[in-house]
This record gives sequence, C-alpha cells and structure tokens, in this order.
Amino acid sequence: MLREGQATAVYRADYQAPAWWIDTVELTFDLDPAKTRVLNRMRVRRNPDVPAQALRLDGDELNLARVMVNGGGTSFKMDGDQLVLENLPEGNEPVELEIFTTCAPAKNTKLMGLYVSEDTFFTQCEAEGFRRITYFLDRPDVMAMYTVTLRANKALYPVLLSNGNLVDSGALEDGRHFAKWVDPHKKPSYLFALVAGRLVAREQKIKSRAGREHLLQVYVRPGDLEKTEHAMNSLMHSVAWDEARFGLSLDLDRFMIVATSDFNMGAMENKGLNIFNTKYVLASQATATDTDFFNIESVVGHEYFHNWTGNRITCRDWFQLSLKEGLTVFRDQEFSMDMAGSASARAVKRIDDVRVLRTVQFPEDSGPMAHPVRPDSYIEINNFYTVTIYEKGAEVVRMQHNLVGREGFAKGMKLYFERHDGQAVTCDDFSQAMADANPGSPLAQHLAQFRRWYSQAGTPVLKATGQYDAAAQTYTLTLSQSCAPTPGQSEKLPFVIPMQMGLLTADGQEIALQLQGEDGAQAAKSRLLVVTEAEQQFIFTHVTEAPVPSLLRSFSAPVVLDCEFSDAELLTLLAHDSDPFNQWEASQRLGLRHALKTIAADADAESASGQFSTHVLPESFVQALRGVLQNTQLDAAFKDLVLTLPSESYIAEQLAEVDPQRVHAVREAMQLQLATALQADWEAAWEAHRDTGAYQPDHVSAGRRALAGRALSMLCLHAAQTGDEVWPGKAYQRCKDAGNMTDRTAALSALLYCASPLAEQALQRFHALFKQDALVLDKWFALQGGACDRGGNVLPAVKALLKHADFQIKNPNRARSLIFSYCSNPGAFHRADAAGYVFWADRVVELDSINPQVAARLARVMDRWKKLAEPYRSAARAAIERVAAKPNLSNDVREVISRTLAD
Ligand code: B3K
Ligand code: ZN
Repeated sequence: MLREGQATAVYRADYQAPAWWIDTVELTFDLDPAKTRVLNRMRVRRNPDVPAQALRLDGDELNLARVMVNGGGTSFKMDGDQLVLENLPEGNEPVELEIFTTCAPAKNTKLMGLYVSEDTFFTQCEAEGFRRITYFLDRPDVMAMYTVTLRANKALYPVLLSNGNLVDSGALEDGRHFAKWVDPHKKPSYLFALVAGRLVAREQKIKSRAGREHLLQVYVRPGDLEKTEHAMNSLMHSVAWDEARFGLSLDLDRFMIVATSDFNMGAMENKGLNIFNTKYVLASQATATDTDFFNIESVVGHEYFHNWTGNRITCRDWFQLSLKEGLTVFRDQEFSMDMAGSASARAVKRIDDVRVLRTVQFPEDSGPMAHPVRPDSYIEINNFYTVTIYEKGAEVVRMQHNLVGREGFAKGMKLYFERHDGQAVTCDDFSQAMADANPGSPLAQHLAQFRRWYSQAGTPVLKATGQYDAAAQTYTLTLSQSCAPTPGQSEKLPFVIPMQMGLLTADGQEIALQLQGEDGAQAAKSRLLVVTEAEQQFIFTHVTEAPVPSLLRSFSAPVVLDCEFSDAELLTLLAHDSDPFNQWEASQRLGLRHALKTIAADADAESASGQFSTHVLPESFVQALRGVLQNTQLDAAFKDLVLTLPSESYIAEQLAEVDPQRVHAVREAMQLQLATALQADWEAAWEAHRDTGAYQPDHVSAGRRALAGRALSMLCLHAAQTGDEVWPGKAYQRCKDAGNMTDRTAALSALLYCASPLAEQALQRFHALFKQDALVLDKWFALQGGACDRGGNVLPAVKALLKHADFQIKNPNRARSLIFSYCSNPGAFHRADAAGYVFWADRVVELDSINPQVAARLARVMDRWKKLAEPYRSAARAAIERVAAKPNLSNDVREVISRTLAD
C-alpha cells in the first residue's frame, strides 16, 4: 500500500503492453469471514512482442503463504505491494504458477476486493480490487479464462455464485459444500465476482430472438423477494432492447443480479454476475418512489448493456474508462427514452439528463478536478469515475450519433464489434469505427478535430448572434466558440459542435431553413449545423421577418449557449417551440435571468432584514407559467419541469463570486412569488392530479404525482405565510394515508419545506412505520439533511441524527443519505459561522479511515470554494487545510484535497 507522500501519478502516455499474458486462472476459495484462503493457479506466458521482463504481480493487503512455479519452489521478492518473479523459465512456453494467500473479508471496510455484508460475501474488483483477492496482473488489457471453486459452510452460505456456468457442486466434510463455476468468456480481472450467503432468487426463463434459452435470476435476502419484480422486468426489457436496437444478444446461459446493502456505488457489471446496491434493485409501491423505479430500470439496463460495451470489448487501460462508461450511459439513456414511449416522456428524460450534466458536470469541468473525457494522468483511478467520464462521455457519444444519424450509428456499432470483439481497446478505436462506417459524414470529415472532445477538458461556450436584413430577407447567424483554460491545459483548439436548430416567427410558426446557395426544395424546419471554426457564419435566405432562433435543440452538444434573447423571444420559445427541450430551456433562461438580476442588484434596495421582495419575476413570465400550468395539452411531468426553478447550485455557477445565502434567499423569494401568484392554479393542479389511481410506475402517472407533489409543496409554502392551517393539515393527512412512497415523501417534504409544526410529528410517524426498511430510512435521513434551511436549523438536526440509533457511518448508503445530503444543501451548508465546513472536514477525516472512496466523494463537495464570497471563502479554505494537514490520508482523499487547494 502506498503511504503518505508515496502516491505517484500514472500517465496515459506511459502505457506499455503487458510483458506477460495470463491465459487461464483457476481460483479456489475457502471462505471464512476472518481468514479466507485463496489458491490461485494460473498459466502465464511471456508476451513475445515485448522485451523479456520479470513478472510483476499486483497485490494489496494480502498475506502471502506460498509461491510455486511449474510444481516446484521458486525465488521471489516483494517490491512495495508487488510480488516480483525474476527467474521464470525463458522462452515462450507457458508457465504454471501457484500462489496461495489469505485475506480478511470481515475487516474490509473499504468494500473493495472480497468483503462481508450482513453475513454474505461479496466482491468489488473494478478498478483495482482484484489485487486485494490474489496476486495478479490487475489491469484491463490482460484477459483470461476463469474457473472458480468456492468452498464454505453450507448452513451459513447455502448459495455460492461466481461468473459463468455452474459445472459442479456437492457436499464436503464438516458441513461444508462447494460449487465450481466456469466462465465461457475470457475477461479482465475487474469483471471477476463471487457471492456467498443465504440468498433467495426470483427466476425467469427467456428465449432470445435467435432462439437461445437463458435463465435470469435476481438474488436478494429472504424477505425481499416480492420487491424484485420491477428489477426482473427491467432486465427482461434490457435483453430485448439490446437485441432489437443493436442486434446484441445475451451471450450467456445464465445472467444473475445480486443485491447488497453495502456498496460503494450503484452497481457493477461483473460478467454474468452483476452486483447491485439494493437501492437499484428493491422496489415496491410502499417503499420506493417513482424516481427509484426509473433509476432501477436505468441502472439494470446500464449494467446489462455493459455485457457488450465494456465486457466483450473492454478498455485497454483506465484512461479509456469512458470508452465503456460514456457509451454505456448513452445506451442506457436511449433505452430509458425508448421505454418511456411518448415524445413528451422522451423529452422529459432528456431534460433530466441535461440537468445532471449542467448542474454537476459543468461545475466539475470548470473546477479543480476538471479532466478530459480521456484523462492524461491520475493518482487514484477511483477518483476518475466522474460525471465527466460518464455523463459528458455519453454526450460525446451522442454527438457522434448526431453527426452520423441513427442508422449510421448502428452501422458504426456493428463495425466496432466486428473489429474489436474480445479486445481491450481505446476511445480512438471507437470513434474510428464510427467514422469508417460512415464515410462522407461530418464525423468522418472532421474526425481528428472531433477527437478534441476526448482530449480537451472544459465546457465550450458557443456564442450566437443573429442579424436580420429585411431588405435582403436574410438572417445571418454568427456562431463563435471559446473554452476557458483548465488545470494543465491553457490553450484550447476549436471543437466540432453539432448544433440542431430552427427559426420561428414572432408568433411561433416554424420557418423553412434554406442556407445561401442551397436549393429551396430541401429546406427543412429543423436542421443540423456543424460548427468547426472559432467563428462561423450561416446565412439563411427567404426569411420574411426577423426570426426567433431556436438553437441547440435537444441539447445537441454539451456547450454553454450564450445568446442574448429578449424576454419576448424567450416567451415565444416557451409557448411555441416544436422542440420541447428548448421550450423548457426558455423557462429556465427566464428564471435564471431574473434570479441573477436580483442577486446583482444593489443590496441597499433590500429590506434591512435581508428579505427580498417577492417580485423577482416579471408578471409576463408568471403569466406564461400560469399558461403552462393551465395547458391541458401538456403532460404533467413536463409542466413540473417547467415550473421547477433553476437550482441554487446552477444559479451559483453563473456567478463570478457566490454569496450562497444570497442565492438561497433570492431563489426562495422566487418560490414564494410563484406560490402566491399562482395559488389558485396550484389548487387546481392539486385537485386535478392528486388522485393517481392504482399505482403504476409509468411516466404519465409518475408525472401526475410529481405535479401534485409540487402543487402541495407550493400550497403549504403559501399557507405558511398566511397562517392558514388547512394545507399543512392536508399534507400531514397525505403523509399518513398515502398509498405509495412517492406521494408520502412528497407530502413529508412539503411539511418540512414550509417548516410546519406538523413536520416533526410526521417525521416520527414515518420513522415508526419504516424503521425496518433500510432504503426507506435512508430517505428519512436524506429528507432531513436536505431540508430547506430556516435560520440555521438544519445543521443541529443533522448533528443530532448522527447520534441516532439507526445511523451507521460505515454503511455508504446511510452515510450518503445524511452527510452528503446535508453537505450538498447549499442554504444549510454555507453558514456564516463556518460550522457546516467544520462538520464537513470532520466527516471527511472520519470516513477516510473507514472507506476512502466514499470519503473522497465527500471531499469533492468543496470543489467550488474559490468562487465563494467572504466570509465563506476563508472559512472554507481553513476547513480544507485542516483536512490536508491530517497525517495518513488515503491517496483518494489526498488527491482531491491537493487539487482543490492548488492554484
Ligand atoms: N463500472 C462500475 C463502476 C465501478 C466503480 C469503481 N470505483 C459501475 C458502472 O459504471 O456500471
Ligand atoms: Zn458503467
């Protein structure tokens, strides 16, 4: 293990092919929580393409008992954590290695490698966890065939699972038993998995289009079986979707999902044996919200789609992580959209995805952890499972899709598999296949330039200005791009930006788009412009009036669009754009614009109490929002999104210097204005949507529940101003009687939001009802950590909850539910007395000694501290420096903290 000061960076440019290959691995486990014995027999051979070198095997926290070569003893040495064999036979003949080690799964609180959760053994090997199980070439470009024998006490561990097919099983002496698994596919070590414990499974047999039969299984703890129906349905849908959309069939007889409540992230795509956080498996209407149901569908899909994009074709090295993650996120997004059905539901999904990108990835891209989609270096790879790798990576794949079209993309995928199935490859290999399958496409024409999306960090700004020439009936759109420097990259070259756009008349009609020199016959109403220069002009002809441009439709590229729209133009787009994304976007721009104006206004204009007037938003915008609420043509889910104001963190990102309490106060003033001005409309919305009938987690009824929940929250907020007790009473009643978790949590958060005296009672009832259900308790903690701050009340409540009997910091879900919810709640976290930052520093240090990956995530909360106004900025620096001064920090936390403090 690297200790303080020893951490060294790994560079992409240093990549070298492995000096040895591992062809086969036979692992035998004697599972015991205190001391598990692992016998590893592998056949290795020299890589003939690389000069002869010693075999250096990775290890981490292993106890080495024995090493044998071709059945006899051998000399070896340790170099740090590596086991080095210098005297292996020369030549290209395979060598039989036998390594015997032990490890202590019960003590493994990092949850990497082999660990125990609730008396069950689990593994997590990505990225570098396999070396905590045995000595190995723990790198993704070494792919081997695995045979695994598990031995354990039968009463305690009746179910023994590993990758592939079960080929043998039976009883052993002393109440023990064994199971032998053979994976028919070669794989990198990060996809290895085993599970052993007392589990039950929901099973489903399916037949593929090609006629092959498969067994699907979802394993959970006894008692949770009835909560697995949705996960199983999601898995069946995923299998069918990948066959239908990409012609990719399941390549295994058996596909298993196993759920655990102790997991560092969402889920893991181990070959044939996916391991999931319970949060993304277990669902019933009584315990899971609509969001949970949709997330389960998307994560089950994501892990299943990795079977091809990640497992069959994997990454050459971890710098290529987005090769599998960006592509697989793109695939799960498309899957969710196809499952959603209607155009409006698809748009809602797209808006949700863009919201995550803009509120989390854009800040990452302009902060201390900014890195390209294909990074050039890292200290701890676990720190690079980021929104840039995943979500921006997906946008980079989506842009390729936009540049070659849907059919072209399918052709590119086909070529990618023809060329690289069974290989460990690079991001360049993917874009090359896409371009080669689509000669003549803008992607093929500009491939080298397009690849800057992989190599340059930072979010480009696309500035758009329009000029209408009434005499010539032309509209000239000038697009210029720029990208601010990011750590280590001061100069940025122009990107290839696919920009989908249209032009509207002032009353909302779409104008046929004819570029100068083009034949009018082909004029479409929406088209793709490909921007490649630092500045470029597009001249549209036959434009009979000054148009309103609808730019970057469906968010066709991950850029900041800088365009000086008037309020009137934005209202036109909100009311009439045929692109629902841009309709929503217009509402966001209007909300944001007035928030920023108020924040920037002279502080003297405010009342002495620091309250803002409740007239932040102009009447025309409020009236437009009323129109949306009253519009019977629009889906409830879409209305809910339009009525959601930009978040505090999104508003803060637009500011050069952030006073978080001011941002909080302005946004709350806007909320109150909407609550008051639209009171009658919220009542009507509540009445029209509160009854959603028998629970179904489909998009239409989920949208109805979302809008009803928002209406209730707004009505309670308004009631709190007037002293009215009716609405809080209704919310309390709903919290008591709701037939599903979505309505119940919406009612509870409405009570918390308006600081109703009934909130405490409602919280207690909720706890009493669900104290046996870990995932619901997580929600209970999260609601309190994320509550709207009223006079600094949230932090004391959070501190008290840390001592609650149900709080366990070792469980990542629980730690996230309380601590992360609080630290990402800007109004409550950024306190003038610095107590939020002190709390953060204490928790980072506490968590780091338990689970560095979770601690490093929490450390990221301070990414944007340099933008804070005083006194927040100095207080934040002091807290970060306090963490930095601790001895024995993990590499994970040290890397994040030192980047955060770097100039
Ligand atoms: N590939 C895993 C993530 C592993 C994270 C390791 N620190 C889950 C996923 O992206 O599907
Ligand atoms: Zn993934």
